[in-house]
Amino acid sequence: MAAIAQAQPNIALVKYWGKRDATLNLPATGSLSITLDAPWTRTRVEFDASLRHDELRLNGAEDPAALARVSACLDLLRQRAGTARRARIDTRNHFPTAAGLASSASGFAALVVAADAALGLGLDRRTLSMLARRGSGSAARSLFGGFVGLDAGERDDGTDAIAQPLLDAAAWPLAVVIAVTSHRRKRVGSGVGMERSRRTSPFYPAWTHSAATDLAAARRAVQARDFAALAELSEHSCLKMHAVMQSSRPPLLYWNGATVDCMQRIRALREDAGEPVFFTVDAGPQVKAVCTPEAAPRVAAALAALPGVEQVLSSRLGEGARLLDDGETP
Ligand code: 2P0
Repeated sequence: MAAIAQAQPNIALVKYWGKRDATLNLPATGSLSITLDAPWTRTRVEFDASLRHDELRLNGAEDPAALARVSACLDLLRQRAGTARRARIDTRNHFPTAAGLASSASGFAALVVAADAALGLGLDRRTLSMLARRGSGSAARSLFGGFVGLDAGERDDGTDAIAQPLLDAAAWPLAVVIAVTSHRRKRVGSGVGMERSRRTSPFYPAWTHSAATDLAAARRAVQARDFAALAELSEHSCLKMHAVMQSSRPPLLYWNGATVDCMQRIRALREDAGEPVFFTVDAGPQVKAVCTPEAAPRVAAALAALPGVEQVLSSRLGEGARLLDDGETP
């Protein structure tokens, strides 16, 4: 009763920020993302009748802080399998954890794929995506590769809050250059931050009301492979989300000085040098530059040259979460 799965993070171009139901973890806004091909999370799940509790190791060390969320997500799969068996979970992140690189997205996507196989459930991708969403909203999107849409839905049971693949990675091969400006764990996690924004930001109603229009326009830009339109929409959605974050009380200011310098540099590369590149920033200080593969080395060099940029990672678009062979250990 063991299996290993791999998933990669995804980067939202139209952002998810806010929940319409915290228990089922239903998003208040739809989102659109690209799944990366690196960095990756690999997770081995083994159900074992001799265990009294779930055991979680993250990068080789026990992680009691994350255990409750992981156990709650596994409970959903255990219910379907009609078992109470506890699991040993060994997960490895090949990138900085909890620094705004969406490790929870790849983490929960890999977890549900491995647990599904270990329990012999054989659930379909949509169901796995829904189960991953219960663990972490953005994880629903990492079940699929390339360009992915996640609707907010309207139904109370969340059956219409489903992620769908929009376009394969190979159909529009883009690259993502990630400028890491801090390796520190963020002080306020996404779930807590979203709830704070919902309760206190005067911009929150405008944010949720405008999300469906942004999502529809971004879907059209993806279908048309219209880079300029996607660039404009993505930067707009990103800055609008950060306006909501920054106008929350107390404020959520995820940026540092280097974050702003990277955004300015990326704008200059596009507007002055004509490079096909745009930025997006999540609930952390890292900056993701989305560009053509041809422009990626120049974008990476420009960002690496900025003071305060500690590391630059490059990725192409990749596939959704998948099972690995036994030989490919985590
Ligand atoms: C996103 N973020 O769309 C947005 C943009 C962060 C900023 O999804 O509470 O870890 O687990 O559902 O998925 C990060 O939030 O939040 C996120 P939960 P999650 O990528």
